[in-house]
Amino acid sequence: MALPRAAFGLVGVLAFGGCTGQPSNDAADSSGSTDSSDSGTPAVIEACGYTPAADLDPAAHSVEVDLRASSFAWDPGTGVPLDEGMAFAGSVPGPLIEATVGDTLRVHFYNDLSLPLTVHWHGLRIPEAMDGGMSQMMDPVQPGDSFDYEFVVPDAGFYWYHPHLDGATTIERGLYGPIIIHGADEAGAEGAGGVGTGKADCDLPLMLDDILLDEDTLQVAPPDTSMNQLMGRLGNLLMVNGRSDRHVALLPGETVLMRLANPSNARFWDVYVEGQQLQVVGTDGGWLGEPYAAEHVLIAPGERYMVTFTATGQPGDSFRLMNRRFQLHEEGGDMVEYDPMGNGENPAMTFVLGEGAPEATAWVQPASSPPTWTGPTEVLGHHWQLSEDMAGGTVAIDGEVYPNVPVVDVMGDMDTTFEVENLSEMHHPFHIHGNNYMVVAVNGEAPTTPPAWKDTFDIPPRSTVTLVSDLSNSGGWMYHCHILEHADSGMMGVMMVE
Ligand SMILES: [Cu+2]
Repeated sequence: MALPRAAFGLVGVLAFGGCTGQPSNDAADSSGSTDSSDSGTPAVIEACGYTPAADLDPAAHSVEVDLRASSFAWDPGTGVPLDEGMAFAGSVPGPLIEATVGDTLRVHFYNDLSLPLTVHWHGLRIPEAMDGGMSQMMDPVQPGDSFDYEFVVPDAGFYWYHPHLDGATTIERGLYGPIIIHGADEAGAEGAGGVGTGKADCDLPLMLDDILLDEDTLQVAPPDTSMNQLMGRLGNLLMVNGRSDRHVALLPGETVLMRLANPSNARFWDVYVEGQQLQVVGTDGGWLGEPYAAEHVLIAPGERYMVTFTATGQPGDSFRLMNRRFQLHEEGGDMVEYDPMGNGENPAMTFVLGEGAPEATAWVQPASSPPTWTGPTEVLGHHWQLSEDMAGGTVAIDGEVYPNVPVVDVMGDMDTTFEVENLSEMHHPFHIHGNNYMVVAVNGEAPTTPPAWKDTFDIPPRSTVTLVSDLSNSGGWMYHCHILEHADSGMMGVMMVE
């Protein structure tokens, strides 16, 4: 069963200021702290916005950040710190890394945990040696060691970082963080000329996670059973930015840019905001050419969506970000799925309207370069088959389990089609490192949403999804199911782009 969310009274914790564009106290319970525990501070109404990690390099076009992975007993909102919690820089999510397209990002990573780690920069098209994937997985950062990641950030949008080893354990326990990359002409960019492009009254990164806690101890539930490995692990507590009880202040009429990412092990989030009209303005690979209205947004593990809304209501009103149940297994199949959150809808966080007027900011969609393909290309790079063996309790790609999945060899710098066929009765979000792609068909039908760059996309049960990529980034790239139990179980392979 779902765990109760912390009781919360709306006492006058915060003088409503709405968004000022100034750094806020988002994740204030833990940001920047190097304490070894989190005292379970009561929820407060947070200002809307974010505080980026300190940039250690004063030079322009260069961002330098320290990132230390360690044990950290964080409170997911139950009031009980997690003895086996983990965090980057003593914060869940880890510190928000902010840069502008073309900047050089240097991250000094230290591994203070007792297991080998790599850091993967999910969605960023960077050199393979810095990706935390194929080559580094063979030579990971050992306990007590460090590694300097350095790369130029190529694309505006919302990304995230996480370990690429033992993800079902390490990400579940708190090792993930957000990345915002601004376009050069966008609000927030270094040296931006005040164009207003991409500027909302409030820019709000929200990492939508769940965690499975023991109902008695409220500690992380014991290690996965084989059933979890096969079906994916659904949690019994929903968290936004690492807490189940977040309240964020807004003003009536304020335009909010929600940058949504799903770091959950297996849960698909299907979200809406009560009484608010959502507008989807960006996806995994950046801003959309054509934003579109949506009543709710489905976000598979690993995916991101950038979504705006303009708050309607009166001072004192509150409305919640809700999650609708999404079933991972097809109806009527062999597997009966149990979701500890139940079969209905659950609140994940609350917006509270204060008094005052927002900055008069009209949302101006930032420049983008959406892909132009309308269908498959002549070149077929590969046809993948995803499968599950219920009896054997295994998940596979092309009939094999990593590292035995045959390597896919393709030519780089060539528009290439890939087909991903899901033979199983379960959804599998398919993530490819290093190169973005566009979904051009699902079971032969063109998508109804506008062209968009993706790096993670749900492959529905017994369906075939057709992707096109320009393969502009050469290297050895991991691809895998982003249900973390599946990735850890070997639903993963390597694509060599020559
Ligand atoms: Cu999967």
